[in-house]
Amino acid sequence: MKTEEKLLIRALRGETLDVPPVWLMRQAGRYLPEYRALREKAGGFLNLCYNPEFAVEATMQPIRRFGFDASILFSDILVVPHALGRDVWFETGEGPRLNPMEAGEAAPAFDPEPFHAHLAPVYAAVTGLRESLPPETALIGFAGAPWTLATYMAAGRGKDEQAAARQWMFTDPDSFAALIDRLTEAVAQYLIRQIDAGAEAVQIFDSWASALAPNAFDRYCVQPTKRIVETVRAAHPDTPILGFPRGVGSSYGTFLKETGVNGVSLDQNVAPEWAAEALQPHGTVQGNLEPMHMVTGGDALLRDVDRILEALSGGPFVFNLGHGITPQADAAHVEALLRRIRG
Ligand code: 1CP
Repeated sequence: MKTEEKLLIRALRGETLDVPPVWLMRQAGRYLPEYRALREKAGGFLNLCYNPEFAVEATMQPIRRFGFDASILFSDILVVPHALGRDVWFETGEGPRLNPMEAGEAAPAFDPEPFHAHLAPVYAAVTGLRESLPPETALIGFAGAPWTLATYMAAGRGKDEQAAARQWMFTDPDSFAALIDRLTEAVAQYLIRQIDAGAEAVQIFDSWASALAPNAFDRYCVQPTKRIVETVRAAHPDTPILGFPRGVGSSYGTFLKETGVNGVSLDQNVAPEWAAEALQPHGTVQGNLEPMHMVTGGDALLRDVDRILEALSGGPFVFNLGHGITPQADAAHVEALLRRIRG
C-alpha cells in the first residue's frame, strides 16, 4: 500500500475517517512479556536501541499482537544527546541517566558526520521496518524536542519539574539559547535522515513543555519546533509532522497554529469537546485517553473511549493515549480498546 493511502497518513493530512487510526505511545515496552524477554536477550535497553535487529523486533511486537494502524520506531529521545557526545546510560527499573551539564556550559558541537554515524543503527532499523511491517501499517519516526532534551541534559534525568533547565534559562540565557539552537539543528537533521530511511510521519515529543511559563513556552517550545518543521518540510514537503507539547492546556492551539505541524497529540487533561472546537479546524488531533485505563479496564475505559470518539470523530483524528502506556498495563485492556474503536 502506498504511504498516502495508509489511515494514519490520511488522518494527518486532514481527512475525516469513519474509523480513526489508532496506535499507543510506548506501545512497545515492559507491559509485554515478549519485550521483557527481548531486553534480557539484548543485555539492556540501550542495546535494543542501537542494534537494528533488536529495534525492529521491539517495534514489531505490538504490531503482531494488536495490529495497530501505526508503529513507532523503537528508540529513545536520549540517543540525540548521546550522538552529540554526552554520556547516557540506563538504570534498570528506573530510567535513563546523563551526566548533567552545568548552567553556562557550552553546548556540544553538532558535527553531522559523527552524529549520523552514531545514529546509523537507528536509520538501519527504520529501513528494516519498512520491509518487515504489514503493508497497511504506517511507520512513525520521532525525536525529543529541543526543550525536553535540554531539560534532561541539564538535570541528568527527569526530576523536580526540570528545575535545572528552568534555572539555567534565567541565570545564563545566552548559553541556554545556544544549547536550544544546537539541539534544534540536530533534531531537524535527525528527523530528515529518519524520513530518508523510510519513516512516513514523525512526532516531536516535548514531554516537559508544561514546565514552561508563557514567554519561555514561545521562545523554547514554539519557535524551535517551528524551525524544525520548516527545515524538515524543505527536505520532505509531504511527510506529516505531529507535535506533542505535553500538558500545555489552552496553549495547544497556539502551538498548532504557530509551529505549522500537521497535528497535535493531546494529554488526557484536555476535554475532547474543547479540542474539537478549538483545534480540529486547524489540524489533526491525536489522543487522548487516560493511560490508567490500560491498567484498570472495564466500563470506565469504554465510557471514556466513547466520549473521545463522539467528540473527535467529526474531524481529522488519530486515537491514542494522553501519554505512554505504563508497565502495569494489561494487554487484555488494549484489546478491549481496539474492539471498541473498530467495532
Ligand atoms: O513504543 C514506543 O513508544 C517506543 C519508543 C519510545 C519513545 C517514543 C521509547 C522507548 N521512549 C520514547 C520517548 C521518550 N523517552 C520520551 C518522550 C515521551 C514520554 O514523555 O514518555 C521521554 C521523556 C523519554 C525518556 C525516557 N526513556 C524515560 C523517562 C525518564 C524520566 O525520568 O523522565 C524513560 C523511563 C525511558 C526509557 C524507555 N524508553 C522507551 C522504553 C520502552 C523505555 C523503558 C525501558 C525499559 O525499562 O525497558
